[in-house]
Amino acid sequence: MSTEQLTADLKEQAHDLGFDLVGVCPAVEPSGLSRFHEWLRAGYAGEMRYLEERQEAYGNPGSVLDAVRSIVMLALNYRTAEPQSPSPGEGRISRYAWGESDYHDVIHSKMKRLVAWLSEHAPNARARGVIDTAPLLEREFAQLAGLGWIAKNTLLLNQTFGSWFFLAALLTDETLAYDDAFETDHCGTCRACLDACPTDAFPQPYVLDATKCISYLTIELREAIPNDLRSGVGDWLFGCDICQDVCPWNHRVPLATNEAFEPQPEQNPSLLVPLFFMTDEQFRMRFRKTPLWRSKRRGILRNAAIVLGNQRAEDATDALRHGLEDPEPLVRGASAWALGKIDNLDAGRILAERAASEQDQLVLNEIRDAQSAGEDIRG
Ligand code: B12
Ligand code: SF4
Ligand code: SF4
Repeated sequence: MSTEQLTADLKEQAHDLGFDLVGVCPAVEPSGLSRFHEWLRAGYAGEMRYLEERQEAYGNPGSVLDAVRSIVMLALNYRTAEPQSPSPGEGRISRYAWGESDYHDVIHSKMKRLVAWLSEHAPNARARGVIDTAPLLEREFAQLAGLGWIAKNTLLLNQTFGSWFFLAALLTDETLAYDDAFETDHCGTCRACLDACPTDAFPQPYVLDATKCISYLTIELREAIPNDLRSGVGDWLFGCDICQDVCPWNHRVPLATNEAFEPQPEQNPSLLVPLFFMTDEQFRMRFRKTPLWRSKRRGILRNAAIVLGNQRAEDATDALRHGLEDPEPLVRGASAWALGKIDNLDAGRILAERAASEQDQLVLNEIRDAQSAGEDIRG
């Protein structure tokens, strides 16, 4: 079979498996590599040390698959329903995590079938499907494969699908026919995403300081969310979609056909108070298969407390009292902060009681800050 025919058939197969966009590029050193190194040097990766530790590997796709020649870039649309505004006591979850399954599982099973198809039609070819975790700048290769442009909010944008899609890559040592790179930028003079970001996470267009991004703060960060960024987290329990929600290219995206991404009850948005009363096992059962599991129980409860504090949710005083007794200092610290924001008589009493028995110095500091924040509010 000719290279052109094999590529065309492979693309058709990918579409049949449900991928919305498919493009192919050569497995070269990505052109944004030096910018990536600059980005790391600026400290924008925060605690995501895996990016820095593998920075050499990012320059060479051969570190992901030996003797790789071609990369098939795949995109899967996840735009389902519209986001519902949370009522007090509820938190927002970013769209990509509304479904019943983790997108990694959904995409890996499709890529496995694509690899099997390639092995059948090009028996000498070796191939490997990756998503997120390999040292590969997926947006750079997607642009090179013609899927869209890297936009001012740093996401890959496509004129039909906006940015509501996941990216994945299938690497192979087979030679394939390459698409033209996507050379134009359709952001124009727009800067809606840059202006809308509540934590000011873009030091300049096309550059994200991840350490300020709500997505990083609520998903990747294992420690306490820095005090000066907590109010910016607003209602977000997990991830953030603001710089996508405001993007004009995202307003007319066709609906996704994959049922795995349909919003589950309680995911768009999510009630927060019950989370504080769930056992470990109930937590595991509810979140284990969803992307939220990455934050683990301690991260989710930390985020829930921050949202309740931002909402000054008086009805949540009892849940936060429970949070203040949690075995995880991270949850106790965030609950103390939230009680300081609520600042009713109950909250003040609960904080004072806990201060008397708290052993962890960081949590004690949070409690003292919360108590003095309350005094400031009362004057
Ligand atoms: C680490 C990571 C994060 C980090 C850092 C995000 C980031 N922008 O890098 C955090 C946790 C913050 C994050 C957040 C999100 N992520 Co994320 N993330 C990743 C991951 C695993 C690695 C990305 C990476 O290597 N970043 C490091 C540097 C290189 O990225 P960068 O800041 O964009 O740096 C570039 C620019 O600064 C640019 N640059 C610098 N100067 C200049 C100047 C000009 C003129 C230009 C053009 C460019 C430019 O060059 C650098 C190199 O490309 C990828 C998957 C993958 N393997 O690629 C998913 C990925 C990028 N994330 C994704 C998603 C969906 C999200 C969220 C929307 C999730 C959410 N709803 O909460 C948010 C969006 C936030 C945002 N505005 O980017 C999708 C994006 C899909 C798409 N359409 O683009 C990906 C591809 C995952 C996937 N497989 O689908 N993510
Ligand atoms: S995801 Fe949210 S916090 Fe992160 S850059 Fe976009 S708007 Fe800002
Ligand atoms: S909001 Fe405007 S500037 Fe930002 S990514 Fe969309 S088109 Fe580009």
